[in-house]
Amino acid sequence: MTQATARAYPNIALVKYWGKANEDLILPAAGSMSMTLDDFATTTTVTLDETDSFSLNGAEQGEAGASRVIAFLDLVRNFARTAGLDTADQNARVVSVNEGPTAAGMASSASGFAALAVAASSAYGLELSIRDLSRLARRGSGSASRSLVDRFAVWHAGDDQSSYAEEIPAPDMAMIAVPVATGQKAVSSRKGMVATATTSPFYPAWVTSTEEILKEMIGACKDSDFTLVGEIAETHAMRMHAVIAASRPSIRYLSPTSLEVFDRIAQLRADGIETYGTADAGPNVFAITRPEHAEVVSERLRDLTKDGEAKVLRPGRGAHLVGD
Ligand code: 2P0
Repeated sequence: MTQATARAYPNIALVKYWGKANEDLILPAAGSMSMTLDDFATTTTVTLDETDSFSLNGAEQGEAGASRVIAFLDLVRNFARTAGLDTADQNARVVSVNEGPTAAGMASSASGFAALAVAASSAYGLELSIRDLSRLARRGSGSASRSLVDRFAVWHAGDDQSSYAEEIPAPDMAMIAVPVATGQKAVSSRKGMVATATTSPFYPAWVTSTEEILKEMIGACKDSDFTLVGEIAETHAMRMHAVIAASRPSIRYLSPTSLEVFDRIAQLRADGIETYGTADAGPNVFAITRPEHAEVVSERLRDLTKDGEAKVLRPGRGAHLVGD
């Protein structure tokens, strides 16, 4: 096959990834855990071609915009070479469409590299397991390793072989996206992680406490203890924003409106509607609740959103070839 199309969804971490042990191989300093979403998909087609090129949301990307995608294709070609495939010397055209906002904390790099890993490996003729696809996607963007997995994923810290994501059982839940801004963020995750690791005095404690809280989270998921899952998720998100804020110069991703959303979530809890919050490297917040409360939580958070829409999201499918 010389052309393949794949579809992948973003994931939202309940135990966050923030910091690398190895920059080249994108090995995380600690493990993490996430829910794969069922909306905001990326659909990517890879076609073997005369030259490498990348189109995103209908716009042809120049050298800078295409560099990470082309570096990823080089990686896939290396694997094809090792596997003795004669596709290894061919270039490729990558056409990608995001249904969610790009680079605004909606995890588009996760769905983007997960879809690219599946489509490119197939177009180049590689037959990879989900585990190896997760390892490959990791090389594009760390969090992409988790978007290979259905529903709920743990991404293991480790070496190149052992750092992949796999599915874990978890209590059924819904997430409500609360977009408060969709502009490009001020500091990319990649740069923000380096700044945190090199200048935040709390970083060592962040890494060790993340490993501990991940074990607790996996136990809570196994016990289907929604309350503990929610409490851990909100605490861990706040710890991430705290360790980031302690960088020098300070970095802040949350906006005043984000904090209002967290206050509203606390009010929902006080009203007996069990809800927790999380936010990534941007101002948008995700509320976590039991499925039966999803609509009322969406209703109660809607007025704080940018466009008056707080979408209900459910656990979704891992990255897959279209047609599978
Ligand atoms: C996460 N984030 O666990 C955390 C929480 C953002 C905040 O994973 O450098 O785009 O490509 O590995 O995967 C964003 O980081 O960074 C991220 P790279 P990535 O979802």
